[in-house]
Amino acid sequence: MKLSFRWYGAEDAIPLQYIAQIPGMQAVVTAVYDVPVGEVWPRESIRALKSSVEAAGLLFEVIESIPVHEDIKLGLPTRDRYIANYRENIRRVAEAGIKCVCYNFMPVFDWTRTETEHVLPDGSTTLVYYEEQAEAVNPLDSESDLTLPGWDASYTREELKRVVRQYRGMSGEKLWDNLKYFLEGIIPTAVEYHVNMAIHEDDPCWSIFGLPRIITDEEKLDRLLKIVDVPNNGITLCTGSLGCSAQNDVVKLAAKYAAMGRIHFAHMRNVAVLPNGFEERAHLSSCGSLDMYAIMKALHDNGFDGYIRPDHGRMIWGEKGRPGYGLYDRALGAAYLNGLWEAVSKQG
Ligand SMILES: [Mn+2]
Repeated sequence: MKLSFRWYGAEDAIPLQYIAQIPGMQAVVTAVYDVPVGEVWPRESIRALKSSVEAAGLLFEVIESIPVHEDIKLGLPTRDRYIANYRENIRRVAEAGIKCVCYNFMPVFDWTRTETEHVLPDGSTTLVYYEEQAEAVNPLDSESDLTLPGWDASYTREELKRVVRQYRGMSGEKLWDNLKYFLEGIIPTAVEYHVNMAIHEDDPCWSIFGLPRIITDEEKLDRLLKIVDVPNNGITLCTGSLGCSAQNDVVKLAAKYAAMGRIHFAHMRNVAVLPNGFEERAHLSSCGSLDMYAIMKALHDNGFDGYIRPDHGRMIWGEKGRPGYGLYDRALGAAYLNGLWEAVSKQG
């Protein structure tokens, strides 16, 4: 495995040198953040990212994410232009040495939580999702105040309502059709440029606000991989996204898809599954519902050689910053993942 760390570019409060000081850290996962979704990334921006990452002694091999324009997910006639742009972005990042691109296919709302600073008993803060809080916000209701943390702040409230309305009545099958059209448009380019596409599961892995969500469990992942059945059409195994549903056996999924050579990137995060939702917890197995040792062992024993990063961390030691993406708890997570990997490797 290649240990990596997400970094939000020059705007990120965490210096690359701090990331490089984490033992065993090999790579930075980042993106061009100042280009509107759907447009082509300037080569100068990609080059600038690459040179700053490499100057810190880290590899620039994974992009998270190249976002997918809403018109592609909606299947609008304008999608062909955005798919052509997506292909061009794959070519451009490949030319800069990128080997893996993470993306997701969630309508409108990316990761969704109901609180970003929930205080745990030890005084740390974390991201949580409680059903009763989510149910109090209905984006289709003009009277609702429509704010949950994590939503794309670039939308005005009216724009958000408009785009949600466009999905009204869309079935999961229609979204599958649109995903198929997208994959058939981009995977040949990924193959040609030796880039592994790694779709991220929907987070949380269930439908929210009546919007379809389709990358949620084993059956759906099987279906996704078969649409274009080549290694370059792969997944990001996000343990926290799949693991927030007790229906998903993350250890089994890690073993199965690693053995198939289809996991290119792994997000390691622990969550506590609750009757009314879930809380993100420290990475250690005993802090949440997931057996992180068993997941790492499943990856190792099935030949996984892709990138791994500690996913969200709590805010600890008084750190202030981007929810889920502080330095300290993710660095502790990285150290823990190193320990697990060393142990499973030496056990052979
Ligand atoms: Mn993730």
